[in-house]
Amino acid sequence: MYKINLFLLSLLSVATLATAQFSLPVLPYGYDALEPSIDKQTMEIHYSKHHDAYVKNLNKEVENLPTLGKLSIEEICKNISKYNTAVRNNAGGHYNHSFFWNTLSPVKSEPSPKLLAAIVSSFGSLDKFKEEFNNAAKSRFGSGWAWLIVTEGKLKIISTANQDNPLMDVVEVNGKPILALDVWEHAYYLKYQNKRVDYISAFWNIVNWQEVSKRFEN
Ligand code: MN3
Repeated sequence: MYKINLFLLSLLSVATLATAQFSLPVLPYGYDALEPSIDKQTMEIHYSKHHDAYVKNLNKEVENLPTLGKLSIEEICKNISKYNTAVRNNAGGHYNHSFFWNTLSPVKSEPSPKLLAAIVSSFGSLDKFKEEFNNAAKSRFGSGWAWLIVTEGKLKIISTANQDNPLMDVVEVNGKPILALDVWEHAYYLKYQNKRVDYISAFWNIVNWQEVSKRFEN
């Protein structure tokens, strides 16, 4: 009986995988790992409710438009002007959050010498860079993201509204993202309330510079 149930269960998961093209990636650390910079409850809701909803809603769009399911999330973003608003919001939401979780880490790290040199040459110093990035994150009105991207071989700071990202063919400046900060209220409100600035400064304690450097060098 137990064996048969296991067999049925595995058939069921194969069937689910076949229809659900996109899935919630594994969070690379525990919900409480980024405390006190980001609190456990915020992480849990952000990942298991918000990100999960983007994935589920994107999969609903795949049901309506099966060709979407044959593309990678990056390919969809790069051609986002071809799709409806639901695809734009949910593909963006899925890509951005998957990217964001890997941008963070409880383990302290530093930018690689190569990345640091590029930051110094583009912004003057690491502190100057952080200041400019903070301004982009602070001044994004309403919901959106701040990004560090590589565009035409250079580092650039941009911000996007809603769940748009630098891969999308609808944003002003396209490029390869290497660092991102979610400045939607759902990312910080439980702990920081209206103090977005405090959340932005705490972000620097948990940046996974090792991952950001790897993205830059690839
Ligand atoms: Mn978010």
